[in-house]
Amino acid sequence: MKRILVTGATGQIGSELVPVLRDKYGRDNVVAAGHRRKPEDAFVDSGPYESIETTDAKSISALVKKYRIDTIYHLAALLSAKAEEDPQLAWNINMNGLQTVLEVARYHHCTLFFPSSIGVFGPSTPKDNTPQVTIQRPNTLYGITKLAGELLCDYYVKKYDMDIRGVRFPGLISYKTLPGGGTTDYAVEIFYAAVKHEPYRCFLKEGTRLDMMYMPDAVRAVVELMEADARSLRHRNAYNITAMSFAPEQLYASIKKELPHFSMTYEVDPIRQEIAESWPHKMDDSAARAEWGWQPEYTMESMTKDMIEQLRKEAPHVT
Ligand code: AKB
Repeated sequence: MKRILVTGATGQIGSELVPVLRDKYGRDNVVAAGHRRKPEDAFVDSGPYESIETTDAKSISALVKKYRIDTIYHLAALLSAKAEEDPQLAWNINMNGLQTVLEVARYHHCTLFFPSSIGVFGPSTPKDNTPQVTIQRPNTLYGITKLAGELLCDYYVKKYDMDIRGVRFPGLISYKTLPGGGTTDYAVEIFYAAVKHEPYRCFLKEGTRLDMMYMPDAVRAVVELMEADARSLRHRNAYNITAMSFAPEQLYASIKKELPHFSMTYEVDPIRQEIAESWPHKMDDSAARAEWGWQPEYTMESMTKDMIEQLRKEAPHVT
């Protein structure tokens, strides 16, 4: 049985990945680690939780030893818009944090998962059917750290013969934990407004088309990639994966079909708009499909229905 450590466990991905890993590998075999001293009760009740600093090699190494960890999911990172607010902090968490975890993984012979992002592409990247291997000249600090992260992971695979795998996530839509400081966050916020019967002011312009994915697909992608036969993986760090591609007005129309009174206007945030305009409209994820069988389940329509249903269940008093 695997013995797993998840960093950034209280974040948007971690809070949904940890329960799935605990179901699959056993609650005591999955250690959730975050920077919060006191996480949600659900975390502590469902298995081990530890508070860490991702740049502190000694304490992460001690945790790996204490729990006899053999696989690390390194999710801790600052997202794109937050990284533009504090580039120095973003470099420290995203880059120095990754290098620390890579060194710990190397020393203890751990397998590693590293989430990359559509942020690794830039204005000169082809926007439609963005190939797996293409021009990567990101102009955001987030993109630079994710791209350097992909390359560093590939380097550790080649130099130290490690097993490291990753995907380039698109915008992730989920109802359990809010994303913090991303450019694609509008696609989550909009649902919270809609179920509360509040109007929504979108911070991206009409026509800003981006890749997106519903969290159940994203979590399944991580699990399937980590379970895949290593011999079939050529692109390791990191695979383009996508499920849907839409602009704000298309998501609005999809929500309006379910909630006809919902209304949306635009109040564009120039920083996040510029970031979004540097990213692809739609990635080609055929390498992931061919090499480890990636297949999304949710479309924009089925995701919209499920998001609304789940948010109503989570907070019935607001609907
Ligand atoms: C962000 O918007 O920063 C993230 C991402 C696409 O990596 N959701």
